[in-house]
Amino acid sequence: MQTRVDVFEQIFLVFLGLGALVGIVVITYTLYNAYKYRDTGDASDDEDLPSVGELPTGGKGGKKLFLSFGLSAIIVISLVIWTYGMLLYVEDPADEGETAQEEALNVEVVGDGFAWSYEYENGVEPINLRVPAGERVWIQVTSGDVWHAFGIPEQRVKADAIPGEYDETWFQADETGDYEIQCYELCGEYHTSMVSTLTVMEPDAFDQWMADQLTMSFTMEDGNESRVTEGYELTLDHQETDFNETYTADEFENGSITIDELDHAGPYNVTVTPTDGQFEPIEETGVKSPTDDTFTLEMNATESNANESDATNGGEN
Ligand SMILES: [Cu+2]
Repeated sequence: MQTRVDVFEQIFLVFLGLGALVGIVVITYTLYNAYKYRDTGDASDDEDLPSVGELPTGGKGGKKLFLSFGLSAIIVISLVIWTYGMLLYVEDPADEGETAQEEALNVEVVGDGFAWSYEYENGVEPINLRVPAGERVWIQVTSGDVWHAFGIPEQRVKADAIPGEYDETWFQADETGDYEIQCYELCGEYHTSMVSTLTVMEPDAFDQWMADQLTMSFTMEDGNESRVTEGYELTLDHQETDFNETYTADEFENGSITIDELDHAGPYNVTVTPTDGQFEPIEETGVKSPTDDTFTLEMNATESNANESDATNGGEN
């Protein structure tokens, strides 16, 4: 499977090679004739030399002319057809049966406020663009404010970022490492600092990183920052899909739980419900992974009054 870099490298090398070959032939033939017909001083005065404006005679019926035009035409037409075929592949590299977009890792790229932001299909929003090596990445580029252009020069990627429109393209990076991302459309005062980084990771490291992005941890504490181990349950409700899961206090370990079974980064509504009426319920909306939240469970009003009177009574006794 070819990458964009491979394709453009091949086109460059073929054009360079053929251009050099044509140059060598033309210059050599010119020098050869200049030498062959040089003035040796022994042309006699009465020789019938052609004068300016006179058509030369003695050519073999235009054979040389025909040959050179024919060869040039064949070279140029084959180049056009071959390059066009290569660019069709760049335009749509799909293997049979699937579209290129379906088989690739999809990322939405937004240029806004002189910065680039990214979102994978699972809702994960990395600070820098991270992709696994050797996998095709399909990007859909748009803008939140003015015209920008998203470019990764080393991956031969460039796409316009225009508000209300999506420009789609793809790339595949085979070597791990960091690559510079820049804006290629003069967009305003901070255009030159509108840079970002593409990090190409080993596929295993990428999977691990992605799993970490889809992990949420919650810890339950009371007002004295001690862990609370019972009397509540926690519900995660995804705002856009039908994911809705409840975790009981038994599933927590010492008042803490790490949830790593998520397919989507959120946003979630997080609800902590008291199971024995001892605590005030907690509700948070728009929580996204990765997160590590600590909730403070407040005694509810009646319970805390009762506790206080217990304490008072205890004191008196
Ligand atoms: Cu710009």
